[in-house]
Amino acid sequence: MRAPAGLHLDYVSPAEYQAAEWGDVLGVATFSGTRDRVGATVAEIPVAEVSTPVLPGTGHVFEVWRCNRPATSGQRQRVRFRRTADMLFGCIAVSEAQLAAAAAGPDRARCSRAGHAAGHGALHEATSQAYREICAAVDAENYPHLLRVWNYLPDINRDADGTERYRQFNSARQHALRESGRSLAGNVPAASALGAASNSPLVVYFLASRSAPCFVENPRQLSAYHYPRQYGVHSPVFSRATLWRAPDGLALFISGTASIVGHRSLHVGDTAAQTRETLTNIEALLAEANRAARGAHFRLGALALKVYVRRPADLPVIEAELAAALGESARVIYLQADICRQDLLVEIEATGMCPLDAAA
Ligand code: 3EB
Repeated sequence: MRAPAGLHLDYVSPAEYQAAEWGDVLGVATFSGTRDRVGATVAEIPVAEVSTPVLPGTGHVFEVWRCNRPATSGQRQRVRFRRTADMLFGCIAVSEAQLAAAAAGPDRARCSRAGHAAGHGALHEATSQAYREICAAVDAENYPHLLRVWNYLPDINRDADGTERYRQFNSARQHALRESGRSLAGNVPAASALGAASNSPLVVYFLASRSAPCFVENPRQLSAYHYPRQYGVHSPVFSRATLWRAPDGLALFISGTASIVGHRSLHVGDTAAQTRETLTNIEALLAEANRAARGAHFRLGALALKVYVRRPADLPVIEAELAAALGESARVIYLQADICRQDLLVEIEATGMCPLDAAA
């Protein structure tokens, strides 16, 4: 982003990434539906490799987080990270197949106690391990505030052991956050949770900070951590958005947002109407954020958007709605991904930066 916010987000092709030779990269997430690794990053940069196809076609997208200041890299257990004095980007991948193999091997007793014996599936165990290691890493490095978390789960809507896998994920996420002493409502990070290719690992990447952010809810929606039990025994733990004062700017992280009003999915089967409702939800969050940070002027057309499309054939309809709402200069990428409710056809996450002098 061009605003001097100290934190930058760019969506670029691998070729653009290589040509740019940025010296201040904090972390990268790569998106691709193919198995071939996109490589081409410096070894010390943490890279979250997500298996979700880019639309249209089969290209690769790099989501690049830059910080405009010195950074150093490290690793704790499986969490790879890179940090400045103020913030940390981290990522972890946990393979369910490897957990299953470990459970069958000499470590069997330990793994059974941790997961399978309690009637939980491999995704529950993978999620527990990922969140335990993430919380331990940010606490040990002293960046205790999770600002923003991205979760990519293979086969998110599939039933396993009698429970939808997204619900297993929610149970394990909630449990691990509680065990680490964190809040389960209110003071919780913004997030996205999407499907990924079968047999790919659970991939989680995140931003964390030394200073506390401000959490923003959407007056049109029930907070996700208060969803009724019909959506799962354990509610999803995320805020609708977080607002964080970066060293020289204000950053707004808008969670994955869909056509939900109250707690219900609206416009079932109507992709265009779901897209419009989603944009109305994002506008409501922008208004809340601009009110919470006096002097801030976040606006839809200046956000970077990541749009998740369940059915690739819906892409033209969604693109047309976004073009009408955003104009041409918008920075948007489209990915094919399953969304956590079967009746949702589109979900949009967004990131905005605003210079600090404008946000007195
Ligand atoms: C929703 O509003 C749509 O479980 O972390 C959006 C963003 C959604 C994050 C999560 C789920 C999550 O409930 C789904």
